Amino acid sequence: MSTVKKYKIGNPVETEAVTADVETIEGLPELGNARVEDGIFKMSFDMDEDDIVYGLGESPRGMNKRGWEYIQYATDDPEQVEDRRSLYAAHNFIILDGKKPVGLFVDNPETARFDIGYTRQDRMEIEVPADLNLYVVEGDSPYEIAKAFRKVIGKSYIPPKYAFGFGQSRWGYKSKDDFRSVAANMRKAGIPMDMLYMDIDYMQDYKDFTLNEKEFGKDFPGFVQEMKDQNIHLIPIIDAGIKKEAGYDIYEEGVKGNYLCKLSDHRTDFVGAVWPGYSVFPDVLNSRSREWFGNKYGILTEAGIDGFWNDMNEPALFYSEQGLNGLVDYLKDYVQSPETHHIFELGGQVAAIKNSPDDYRRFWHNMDGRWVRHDKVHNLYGYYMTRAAKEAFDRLRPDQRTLMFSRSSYIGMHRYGGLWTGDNKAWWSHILLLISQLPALNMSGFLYTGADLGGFGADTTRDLLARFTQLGVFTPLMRNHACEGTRDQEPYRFEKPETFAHLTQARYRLLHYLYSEYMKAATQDDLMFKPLAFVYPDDEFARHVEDQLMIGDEIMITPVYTQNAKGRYVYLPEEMMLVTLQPDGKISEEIMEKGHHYIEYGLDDVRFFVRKDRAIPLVEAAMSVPEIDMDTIEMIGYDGAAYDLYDDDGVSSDLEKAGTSVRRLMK
Ligand code: MIG
Repeated sequence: MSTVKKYKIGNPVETEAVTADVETIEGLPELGNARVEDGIFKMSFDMDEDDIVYGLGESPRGMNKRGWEYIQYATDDPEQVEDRRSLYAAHNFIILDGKKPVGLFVDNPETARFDIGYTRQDRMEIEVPADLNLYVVEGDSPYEIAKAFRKVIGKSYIPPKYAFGFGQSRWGYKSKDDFRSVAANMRKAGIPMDMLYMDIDYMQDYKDFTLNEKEFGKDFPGFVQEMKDQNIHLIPIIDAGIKKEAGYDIYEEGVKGNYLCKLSDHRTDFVGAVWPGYSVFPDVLNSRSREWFGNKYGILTEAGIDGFWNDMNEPALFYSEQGLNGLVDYLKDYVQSPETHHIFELGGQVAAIKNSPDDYRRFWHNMDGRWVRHDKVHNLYGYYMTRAAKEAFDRLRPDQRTLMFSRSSYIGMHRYGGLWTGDNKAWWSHILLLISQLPALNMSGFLYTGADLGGFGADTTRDLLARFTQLGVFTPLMRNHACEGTRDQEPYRFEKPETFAHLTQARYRLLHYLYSEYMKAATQDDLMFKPLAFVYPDDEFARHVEDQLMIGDEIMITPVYTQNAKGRYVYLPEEMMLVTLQPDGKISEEIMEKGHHYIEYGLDDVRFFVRKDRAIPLVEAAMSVPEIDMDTIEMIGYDGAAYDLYDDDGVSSDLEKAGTSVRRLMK
C-alpha cells in the first residue's frame, strides 16, 4: 500500500506537475525535521550506511545519488563533468530507501538543492525557497513508491512507433544533398534508419519556422515526401528564441499579440541573444501565448513534418544587451586601470554574461493574469514550451502521434514529450552516466529518453561509438548526434561499418519487445528501466549494483563502458540466460548461475540476459520500422515461458483506435 500526501507551504506556483487530486495539508509535514528558516524550506534526514537515495532524473553522477550535492536548476552547460551540480533538466523527485522508505517531490520551479551526503556523509538535506507543494510518498519499497508517484503525475507521453527506430543527426547538415547522402550511405551500409534530424542550419538565419531559402525554399513538402518514400522522417529542431527582426512575421506577430516575455514594466519585450542574434522569447507560461507559439509548428506539419526536437529552452541566453553593456564597462575599466584587477578575473567576467542569473531576473511571465519574475519559475520554461507544441499537435493532427522531445524539462513535461540528455561528450564516462540516468528519468515519468550516441561534443572513436550504440540499442530514443566541428560520426564513416549495421539491426530485431515494454510502462505508470535493487530488494549485492539495468520484467543489460575492455564483470541475482546476437545472424544462449561472472563482450555483439523462466520475442531485422515483418517472430529465452506482446498501429494517438492488441507468445 502506498500513500501520497501534499503539503502546501507558503504560496507556491501551480506547476501542474501533478495531475491527480491529492489530499492537501496546509503547512509542514512531520518528517525530516521540516522547517522554514529565512524564507527557505529545509528538511534533513539521517542516513544509515546502506541507505540508498534514488531519483533526481537527469542529474549527474551515479544511480545512488549519495555523495554529492545537486542543484535542480535548468542549465545550458555542455561540460558535463563530474563536479557539475546542474544539468539541462530539473527533476525534483527522490526516494530515500532507509528504515522506512519515502519519496519526496519538491514542487518548486525556482531551484532546489539536494545535499545528499555532501556536507555530511550520513545526512541528506533539502533546501528550497519556502513556497512549494511538497509531495510525500510512502510505500513498502522504493519501487512501489516510484510507481505511486507516477500514478499522480499523469500518463507518460507516447511517441509514434517509427521513433523507436534509429535516427542520425549532426549539427552541420545544411542541404538536401547532405541529407540525401547520409540516407544513401546508411542504406548502402545496411544500417537501418527511420529518422534524419535537421539541426539549426535548415532555418533561414536561425529563424524558427522558416526554411533556408536557398537550400529548402523550393518544394520542401516534396523533399519531406522524398525522404518518407524511403521511410525516413525529417525531424527539425525548434529553438526557444525568436529572432528580433523587422519584417519577420513570427516576431511581428509576437510583438503585436503581446505573446512575449516582458521586462519588469510588463510592457517592453525582453531581448536576449541566442543563435539568431538578438531574440525575444514566447511567454509559454501564458496559455494564450502557448496557443500562438504552438500553432506555428503547424507551418512545418503542413509540409508533412511529424516530429520535432525543442532546444535552447532552459532558456539558454548567450547574453542580454544589459549584460553586454555591463561587460563593456568592466573591460573599459580593466584597460584603464589594470592594476585594480586580477588577470584571472577576466575570463570569468566574460563567461558570466552567458546564462546569467541577472538576466533571468530581468524578464517576466504573465501566468494567465499573475505576473511572475522568470527566476521564480525558471525550471518550467522547457516544460511549457514542449507543452505548447504538444497541445498544438492535439489540435493540428489530433488523430496522429507526433514525435516530440526536449532538452530542458521539469516533471509534468513527461506528459507532453520525451527528452534527450543534451550535450554529452565522446567520453567513456558518459556511457555510465546514461546508465544511471535512465531509471531515474523513468521514476520522474520520462520514458522516451536517450543520449547522443557517440557523444555530442569532442571527437568520438569507433570503439566508443560501438559501445555507446550497444547501450543505445535498448534506449527508446536511439540517436547518433554530434556537434559542429567534431570528427564525422555517422556509423558508416568508420572502418568495418558492418559492425554498426549489425548493432543497429539488433535494435530492430528487439524493437517490438522494446515497444511493448514501453507501452506497458506508459499505460500502467511503470518503469521500463529499473535498478537491480527494485527487482531484487533483498539481495544486498544487487542493491548496490550501479552499472547494470533491468528492462521490463524480462531482461537485464550489462553495457561495457571502459576503453579497450574485452568484457566485464557482471552480477546475476538469480540464474539467467546470456543471449548473444552475433554478427553472423546466429543467436547463442547460455544459462549462467546466480553470482559473479566475467563475460566477454566484443564490439560486434549485442549481449543481454533473459531472466529465469522468461522469454522475449525477436523479429527479423529490417531497414526501417514499417518494413519489419511481424510474421518472423521467434521467441528466445526459457522453454515454456510466456510473453505478452503489446502492439498497435504505432500512429493513432487514441489507443482505442490504434488496433491495440496483447498477444500471448510461448517459447
Ligand atoms: O548552442 O542547434 O543541445 O543538440 O546540435 C548549441 C545546435 C545549440 C544545442 C543542442 C545540440 C544542437 C545545438 N544546440
